[in-house]
Amino acid sequence: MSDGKDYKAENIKVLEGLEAVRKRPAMYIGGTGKDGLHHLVYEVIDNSIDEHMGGFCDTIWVTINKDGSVTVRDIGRGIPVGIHPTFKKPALEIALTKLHAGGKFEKSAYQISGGLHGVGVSCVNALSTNLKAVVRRDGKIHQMEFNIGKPKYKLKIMGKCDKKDTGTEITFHPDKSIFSTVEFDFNVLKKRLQEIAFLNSGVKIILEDMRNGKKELLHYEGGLMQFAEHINKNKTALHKPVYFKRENADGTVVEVAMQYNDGYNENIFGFVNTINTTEGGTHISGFKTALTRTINDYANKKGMLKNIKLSGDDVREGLTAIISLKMREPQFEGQTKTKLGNSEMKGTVDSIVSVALAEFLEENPGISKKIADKSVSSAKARSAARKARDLVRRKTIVGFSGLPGKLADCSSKKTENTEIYIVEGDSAAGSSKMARNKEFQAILPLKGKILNVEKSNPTKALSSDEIINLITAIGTGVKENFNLAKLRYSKVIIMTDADVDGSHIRTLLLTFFFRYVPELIENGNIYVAVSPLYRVRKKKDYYVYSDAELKRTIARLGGGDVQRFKGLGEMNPQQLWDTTMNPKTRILKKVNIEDAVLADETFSMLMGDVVGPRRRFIETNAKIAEVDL
Ligand code: 0RA
Repeated sequence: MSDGKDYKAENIKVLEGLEAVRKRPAMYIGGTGKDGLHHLVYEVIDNSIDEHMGGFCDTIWVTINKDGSVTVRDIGRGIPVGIHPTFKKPALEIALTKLHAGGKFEKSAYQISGGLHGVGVSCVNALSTNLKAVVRRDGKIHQMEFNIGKPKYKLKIMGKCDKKDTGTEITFHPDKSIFSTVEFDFNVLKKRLQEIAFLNSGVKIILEDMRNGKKELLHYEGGLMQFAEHINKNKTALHKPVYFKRENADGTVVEVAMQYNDGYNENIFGFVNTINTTEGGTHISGFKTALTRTINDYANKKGMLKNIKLSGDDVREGLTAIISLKMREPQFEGQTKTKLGNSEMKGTVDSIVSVALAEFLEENPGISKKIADKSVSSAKARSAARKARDLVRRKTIVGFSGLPGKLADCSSKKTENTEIYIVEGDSAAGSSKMARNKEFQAILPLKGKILNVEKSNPTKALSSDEIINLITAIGTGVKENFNLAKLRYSKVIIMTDADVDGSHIRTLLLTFFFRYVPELIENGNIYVAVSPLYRVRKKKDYYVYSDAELKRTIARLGGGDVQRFKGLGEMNPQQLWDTTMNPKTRILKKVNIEDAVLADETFSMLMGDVVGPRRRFIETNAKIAEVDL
């Protein structure tokens, strides 16, 4: 009798658990938009990856089906199907309905993967109108189906299979009444699955989209080393990647791949239990400390440092590094919960990296020499740049305010609500000075194209007049001297002509912002003004922003005398105000970095030395850019 009671009580608990997930989905999967939707797939695949890490599974299939559902199939051991002693139900049913069960019954092996929220497949089940699990185990094919987490029928046996044929297949239809979109994006899945494949060397992930036949095999025997090479693929790498993997006494595993390129940027990507820690954290601090100390020690021992010390920036110039940490009970902090908070990890990573890197450097003198040379030359360039900057600062013509003479500043001195328009060309600058609201809008004219900072070292970049004007007007300083508190305007708005030159200038400016003041992009201060291409006059004025819109507008109005704006300079101040500068009517695009790896890759590719990928990118994206407002 008492068993019967427990059974009932457990049932109620399960239903309440799943109900909580449906009431507050964001608490469990981060949101109900596109990210949350794709997160469902990551929750399911995490279990398959655990099977891979245990050595039970080498291939995982992820399929976007024609009907919009997703199937994740692995050839691991298969979710257990036996009757669970406490719950008196098949373990499979418990794994899929009980919150946090996640299929892990014994806590002995700590769960290393587990998505950002690590909530398990039961959440996916609760948020799906249909979920079907097929398990091959013990020579039988088992199946169960659910509707918003509730079993549709008891576990059934569908047939026999070979005893060696084991694995789990989960197909789910996300609930339209929960998610703002239920359309899976091949590229979003590919990006995360590729990351997973790099972080779990050897695993084969086959991603297939049955809606259009796209198919991709993600498989990297080289793991993190290949990840570093992938990030450097549009750059000139200086050596084969540095690689090491160590485990300490408490079971923490630190795995690192590093490869320097001949550029000036640092790219350090951290992962904790395969979660991308975009906000950094203690593991990254520990890595940086160890890197600076170890390279200094090495270069010193080889007699390469005469009266100089390598700074952190010196040893990280041109560095691409991936730090993958596997640990128990990580604590994630920060706005997006992607910053590792465990304070002990700074010391742990520091000591592991110090020992392992020093050993690697001793054993690979060819690579070590290249790294030490790069760091020393970067230290020399940095000191030369400082001297040049001081000189330039004294030479630059600035007004009595210490601001660039070309800047038409606004009268408000508050940062909030003030804006600076970076404007291409003198005639546009003239119009915009007349058009603006002087109270809160400042204008900085640019003389044609600014320097391509992707191809110039910091010394050269920071001695260019246009760049000095830009930095002085914005107020924050750059790179290691950046200080957000000194920002002089809350919106920095790029306003260029809607033509090829304008796009080029915009890309040059974005490259500068991304490389020298990325914090401004992360903080949401950088904008691009969108100006119209045409005016259509039919009784009143209509402004249109693309050729497609022009066609539609003329059709709708039944004609009209069309004016094409070849540049911002062709608009009179009133038109410029109405279309591009009036906060009530203008269109501003906010610049953000959704994906740092991809952004870095794209800037290197667009602005760097290698030509082939750039041509392909322009060919495939020209059409998108044209219509994408
Ligand atoms: C618990 C125990 C065992 C396997 C699994 C869970 C498991 C879960 C998932 C979810 C997707 N694919 C999966 N594959 C395996 C091992 C049980 C045993 O000892 O055989």
